[in-house]
Amino acid sequence: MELDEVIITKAIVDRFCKKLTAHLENDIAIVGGGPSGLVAGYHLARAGKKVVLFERKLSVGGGMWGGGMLFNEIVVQEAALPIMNEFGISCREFQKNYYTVDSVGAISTLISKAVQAGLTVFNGITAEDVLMRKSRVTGLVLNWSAVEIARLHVDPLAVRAHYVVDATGHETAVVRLVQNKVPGKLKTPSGKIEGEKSMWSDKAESLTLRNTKEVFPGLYVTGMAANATFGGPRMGPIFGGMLLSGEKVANMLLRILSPKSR
Ligand code: 48F
Repeated sequence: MELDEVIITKAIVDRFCKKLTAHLENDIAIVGGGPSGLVAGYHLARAGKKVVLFERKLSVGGGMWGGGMLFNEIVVQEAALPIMNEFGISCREFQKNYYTVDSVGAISTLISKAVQAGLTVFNGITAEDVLMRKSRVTGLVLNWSAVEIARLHVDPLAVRAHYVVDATGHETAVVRLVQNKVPGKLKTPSGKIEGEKSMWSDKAESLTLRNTKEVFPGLYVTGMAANATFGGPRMGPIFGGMLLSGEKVANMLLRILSPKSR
């Protein structure tokens, strides 16, 4: 049978529009497709929540692809081994409490398992603003990243969510948007983004977990964005904290949301 370009086009447009329409209203909208956002999305999707993830870049995976300084191996500590096991990612012991994993294998597996669990990912889309009602974040304002990069004057579209998760890493992009809208109102000691401190792997890994929480009504932070928001240090290419933080934010949201909403 001859292949028809117009049918190919119709199939893509039709399926994409249905996928987007299905995610105009969400339980949770995650911004950022790095390790923390993906692990959060995996757990939320697996629990039957309506969850969507928006990633600015074409490739999902954030900062995990390049390991440390493009040496494409990452390190995880003992505490993160159960998560690695759950995803079926095998780690090699380097010495006690230090395990290594091929970074490409690790992140591609996280992406694949998250999507298989039911997480809907939109890549090439940037969260450029938030929806707010009565001092609460209620959704995201979105545009094609290509529009942002080309600096075209194109109005965005919006999706609603009961909860938004900022998983944008060092950028802390969503929290920054809220800070600009309502200065001084974040649930941080200063009411503002505290800012990321210099590298201290040990402290950063435990603080990432402590800093994974609600920062403004309706808005949670996970991963490096949590440390940047609450003034924790960066940790370098050790990723256990990112994975555990994604799991923690998902569990917090699952406790709040009703068990079944799909
Ligand atoms: O930076 P990233 O991997 O965040 P993470 O999950 O993990 C941090 C580690 O990679 C590393 C580290 C641990 O050793 O310190 O840095 O906290 O992924 C963040 C993703 O968010 C996307 C960005 O392209 C990246 O893939 N992102 C950032 N701003 C936006 C966005 C935005 N406004 N809209 C959509 N995506």
